[in-house]
Amino acid sequence: MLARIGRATCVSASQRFLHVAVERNAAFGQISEKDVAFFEQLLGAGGVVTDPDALEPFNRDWQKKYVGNTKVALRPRTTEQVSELLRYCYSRRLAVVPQGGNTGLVGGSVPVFDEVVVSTAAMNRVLEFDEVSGTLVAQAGAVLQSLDEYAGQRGFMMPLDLGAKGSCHIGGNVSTNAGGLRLVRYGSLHGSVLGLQVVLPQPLAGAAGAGSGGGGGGGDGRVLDLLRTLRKDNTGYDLKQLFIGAEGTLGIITAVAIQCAPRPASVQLALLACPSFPAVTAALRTARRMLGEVLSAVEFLDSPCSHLATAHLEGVRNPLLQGGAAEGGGGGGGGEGVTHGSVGSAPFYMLVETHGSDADHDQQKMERFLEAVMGDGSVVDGTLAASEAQAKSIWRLREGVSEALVRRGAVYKYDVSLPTSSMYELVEALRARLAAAGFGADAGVLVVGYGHIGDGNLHLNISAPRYDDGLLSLIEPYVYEYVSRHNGSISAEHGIGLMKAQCLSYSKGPVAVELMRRIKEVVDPYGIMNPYKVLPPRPA
Ligand code: FAD
Ligand code: 2HG
Ligand code: ZN
Repeated sequence: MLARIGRATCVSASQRFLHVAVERNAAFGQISEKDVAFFEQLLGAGGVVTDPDALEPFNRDWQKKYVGNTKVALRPRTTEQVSELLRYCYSRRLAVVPQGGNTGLVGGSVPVFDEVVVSTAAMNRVLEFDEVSGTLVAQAGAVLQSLDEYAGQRGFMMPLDLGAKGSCHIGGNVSTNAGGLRLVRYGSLHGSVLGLQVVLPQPLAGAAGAGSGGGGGGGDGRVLDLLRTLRKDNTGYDLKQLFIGAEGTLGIITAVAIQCAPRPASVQLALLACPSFPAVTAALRTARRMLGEVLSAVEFLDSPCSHLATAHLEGVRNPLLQGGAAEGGGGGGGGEGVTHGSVGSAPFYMLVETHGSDADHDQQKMERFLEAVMGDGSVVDGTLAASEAQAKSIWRLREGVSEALVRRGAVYKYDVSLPTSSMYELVEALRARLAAAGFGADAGVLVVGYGHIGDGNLHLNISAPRYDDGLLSLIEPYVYEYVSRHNGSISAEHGIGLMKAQCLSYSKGPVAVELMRRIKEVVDPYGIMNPYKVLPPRPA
């Protein structure tokens, strides 16, 4: 049985164009009525979904690009239930896909064939919060935004924030090692996650019944209990790091301990218009130098992105384009048949935000920064949010780009790390390449760039009226080869999932890939955890 995954493709060195064609692992069991009866007895009828209509949202991803065919989705409420159901799946060799908020963008969160979906949606409790240290412990299915609200009521904030915060789960964030909008200030989850509880697919022989003694796990040796809230713990291998970004291929995270940050008393946000990409990077340098310790986000979007967000999302506007000024050719030529405006229209926009504790001090710093960047020409127009509502509206312009692209039609997404100063050259090169082959703006194809410029993370998106294999063959492996040649990464923050599993070698050498495979084999010898994802199949 072959699954041809929609339009996701990837190209090997020897073949110019190879679709992600995955073969179902025949060693995996198939769901029977007896299995369903076991799950119902374990979780209760409400914890087991088998109705085909009700299964639909578990089977397709946020982009509606990857569609699986699961026959059963499970909604456990406790770690013990997860442990029991994994014990059963392991004994029956039923493949499993852990699923959080299902907002992942690389096809990792949905089944490829008939894998059992284990959703964390019913595991959403806060377990502990320390108001002195700001450490939070929550079940894996807690929604990021509700955790941020919970922390906010106690004077803290979650150390990560992203456009999908209303749906994504903390377990999903950790499993993808999500980056988001404020990594530039609060760092990566590899730093802020303090502890994890993970259910492994197989018990570790010899560990069964071991006491928890500060993280042993106990039970049948299947629960890896690393759920501690210590800032410092230098005792051997830091095993939790292995599960941060493992995308569900090693086990199911059931609880997360995370370091929250103090909620800032003062937040300043500026939306800036820049005349060129070098001007964007110049303004970034100035922001780093002049805003230093209070800088909390530096984002950019090109003008087609701004246009897409304002055109496709209700209530979203670009305050620098008051008075009906239309947007120009977008970072140098990707416009959507819109005329160049006169007032405020610019090829690039930046969001620069500060988090601090003294509004007068922060405002003064921001004003001096604005004077500097307007004085040296790196910024030609700008606005400061005067209220929380205005700040939200500006953020919506940036955070809405992803949703606007999906609304416009087909979209090919690439999430790369590249040297910051030349990162937009990839957008321009691809735009020129596609236009030369007849896939230009007049054919409805837009090549746009935006992202976390403060972290060297570009989101390159190609929007088209429909998915087209010819178009795709011009994009891949071109983008991956370009990124590899420039010592970048083919995934800055979205992960590998199904989309890039066969492309891992563009960013990881053979020794690294082999070590990853061996770790996977030790932890999950039957390979039941999120199969077909992250790791390329072993060469025959
Ligand atoms: P899912 O999509 O459900 O799962 C993601 C992966 O983790 C899958 O491989 C899944 O199997 C695995 N997984 C989920 N839960 C568990 C668990 N408990 N144990 C083990 N494995 C698990 N990402 C960023 O990094 N930065 C952004 O700024 C950003 N913005 C986004 C904006 C939008 C509008 C959208 C739709 C997505 C965005 N993303 C971003 C991508 C996405 O990675 C994040 O939204 C989020 O981290 C995914 O969390 P989730 O709960 O939806 O996980
Ligand atoms: C963002 O930064 C997300 O908005 C999504 O990571 C990026 O959709 C994308 O390409
Ligand atoms: Zn992003």
